[in-house]
Amino acid sequence: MDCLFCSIIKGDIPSTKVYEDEFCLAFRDIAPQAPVHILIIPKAHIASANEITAENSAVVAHIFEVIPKIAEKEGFSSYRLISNIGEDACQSVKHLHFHILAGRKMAEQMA
Ligand code: DGP
Repeated sequence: MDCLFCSIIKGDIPSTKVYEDEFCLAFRDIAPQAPVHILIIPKAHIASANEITAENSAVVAHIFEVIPKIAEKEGFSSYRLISNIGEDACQSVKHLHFHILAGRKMAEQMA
């Protein structure tokens, strides 16, 4: 399967890692949209949040436990979490990812 984020997990494409464990990887977005812009992804390939099921949802719970640890390590406590799903939401990489945006006051409007 040709998946950019699977290649990043394998190390075939370099990334600036922020956090890694057996189940997930967090790394800095290549085109940051805020002073802090981190992506956190499951190591198992899940195409988007629309493909989360009872069988694979444990990794999502894990990711949501890891995010506050990243926030603490990176020194922020207020942030925005975004996951784009499908074409209308402009999902460009078809591997589930959560954008962690921090470091400035966000716009009130989200879309
Ligand atoms: P989305 O549009 O929600 O699918 O977000 C995909 C994000 O992935 C986008 O913000 C840019 C980022 N991105 C794309 N290619 C790379 C890459 O090769 N390395 C890193 N670190 N980020 C990438």
